[in-house]
Amino acid sequence: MGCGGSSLVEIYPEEWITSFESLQLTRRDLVRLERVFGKIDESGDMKVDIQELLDYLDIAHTPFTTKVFSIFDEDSSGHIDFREFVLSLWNFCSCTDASLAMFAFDLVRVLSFINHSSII
Ligand SMILES: [Ca+2]
Repeated sequence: MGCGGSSLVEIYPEEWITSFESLQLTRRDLVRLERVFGKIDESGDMKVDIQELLDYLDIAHTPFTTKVFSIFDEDSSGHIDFREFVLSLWNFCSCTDASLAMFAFDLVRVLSFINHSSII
């Protein structure tokens, strides 16, 4: 996909365009995000699975990272498409430090509860 004059309508499904426009992302922003998405998507299937994301970020596969990925994977398909990728990045990048800390704390608390419940 080049960065020529193609309109968003020609490239993305209508519901994706609505999402991107609500975030006020420009075509240029999307091209940059596509480049990053393409680097993460090692298999080239236009979907990112958890291992591809963790490999790109060079972080371990843990219950915490699995839970975070499941939040990115809005439709629970087991992978994130470009729309889910963009929306997830926007959500995390627009968090304040305090709200990001609360998010992480809540996830750890939920995971602790799940692990504790599975032991009993
Ligand atoms: Ca998905």
